[in-house]
Amino acid sequence: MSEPYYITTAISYPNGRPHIGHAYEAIAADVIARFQRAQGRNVRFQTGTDEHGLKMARKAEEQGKTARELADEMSGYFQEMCATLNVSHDRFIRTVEDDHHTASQAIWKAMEAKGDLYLDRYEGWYSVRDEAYYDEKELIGGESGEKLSPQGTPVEWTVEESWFFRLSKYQDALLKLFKETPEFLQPDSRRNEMIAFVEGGLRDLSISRTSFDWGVKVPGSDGHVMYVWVDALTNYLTGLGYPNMNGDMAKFWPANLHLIGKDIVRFHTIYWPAFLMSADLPLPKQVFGHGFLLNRGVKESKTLGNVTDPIALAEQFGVDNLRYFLMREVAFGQDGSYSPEAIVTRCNAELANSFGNLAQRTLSMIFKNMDGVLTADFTPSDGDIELEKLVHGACADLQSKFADLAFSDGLDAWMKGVFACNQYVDDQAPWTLRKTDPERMKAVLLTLFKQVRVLAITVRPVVPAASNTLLDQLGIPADERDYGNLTDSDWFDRRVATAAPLEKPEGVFPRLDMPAEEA
Ligand code: ME8
Repeated sequence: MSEPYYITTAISYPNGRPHIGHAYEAIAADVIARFQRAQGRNVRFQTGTDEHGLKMARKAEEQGKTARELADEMSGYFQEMCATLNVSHDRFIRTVEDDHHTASQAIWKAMEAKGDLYLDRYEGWYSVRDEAYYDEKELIGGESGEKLSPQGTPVEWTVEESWFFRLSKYQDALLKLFKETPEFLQPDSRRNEMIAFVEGGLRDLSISRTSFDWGVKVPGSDGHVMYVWVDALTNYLTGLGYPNMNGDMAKFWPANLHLIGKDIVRFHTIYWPAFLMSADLPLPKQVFGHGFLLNRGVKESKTLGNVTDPIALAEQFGVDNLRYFLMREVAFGQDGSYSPEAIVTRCNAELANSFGNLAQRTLSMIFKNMDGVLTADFTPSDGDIELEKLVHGACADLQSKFADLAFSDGLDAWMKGVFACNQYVDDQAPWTLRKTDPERMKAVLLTLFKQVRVLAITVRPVVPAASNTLLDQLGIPADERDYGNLTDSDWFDRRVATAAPLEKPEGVFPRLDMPAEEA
């Protein structure tokens, strides 16, 4: 039985179409899911849309629609984005679904049974854009003196009857969590901020609203709907069948990783663990707050008119190129910037000209000079064995970096393997050996063939479609493409025994054209 691994993304607000930040998070989570599967883990991967709350209700009203109509329409675009980007989730959850209402009401009742909920009057600041309550002392001043949330969004004074959660009760437990279990919140840089927030004193949290009804009904309390973050966070349990504690809950909870952006760390590392402790449920093993993706260094916004449609980007440059670029260009955890030029430059240099070219040269030389026929009757030289070691080492480095979510460093290590192979091609000059020493040419080409397989399998979580096409061309069976297969010493003999010659290869990483200068 393989070890379970449960990974989730944040669920997105479908109050508009997906933007590049949503694509970034979905791709990163997918790379992790595929990486874990390649290591033989039994992966459960969930993503979805967060459809309740005032932000959705107001946006729908603005557009003359019901909230449900807006949610149905927009959630479809998020699902389409996942399909386009080759995201391999097991469930796309929508918080309007029945089982999610059941799960949210169940966790509510568990917190109530613990004595952690009470009815009172809420008076304070609320940001609809962040769907967040803020203390007066957290607010900042806007350009014309108006009050803004620390994220720079407008806040409104809110007074209503509300259910409260005894967050203050969990202050010490949370501090203990941050201090004793540093891996709970990564990267490290995000932890100090949360420690300071808790040390500043936690106030009880308003967790229901009465001024609108677009949400999950509070059990036994007419007129109250849950604060959207209570139901949103519960999605991670819904997908596993909570409140049924058998089945997937038993198998996959606690989650191994909640992957989220840095702006929602407070909800995931203060509110969420407190809710879980209250409901007597184990805490997720890790919350990772990734950085923000900026468009040429600038945050995208409708006002600036610089919002990029990730589906259009994938269509323009190719899904695998976009996936590779995002994982390679940005140090995971930090903010990063993208531009069409940067995508083209990175992908051409590393995929088209380096790895793609290596694979294409190798396969077409075997096709032309050996009729595509693979043989096992050659003795590798010391140099061949050295190359093989170096490539395996580079690929092991990728695996250990990816295990720490250091994707860019992992791909950097992988590129060292690619470069070593290209250097070897140039040094060995098989095109010359063809005339001078055809036996040695065979050894060189078959050594390269083996390295291309290792490199393709290793990078498969990042560029799954291209990697699979390439492995098809190599004639590697679909069920022999995981990391465990890299240590299988018989694969080559089995491949030779199939006697299937290579077909004329087609490049899998075409060169991209630099986009025309924009006026
Ligand atoms: O926060 N770059 O939804 P959301 C990278 N519904 N990531 C970005 C980004 C950017 N420019 N902009 C946003 C919500 N994100 C809640 C989550 S989870 C129980 C509820 C990330 O649609 C953001 O940090 O505003 C979050 O992780 C995800 O996209 C969805 O953001």
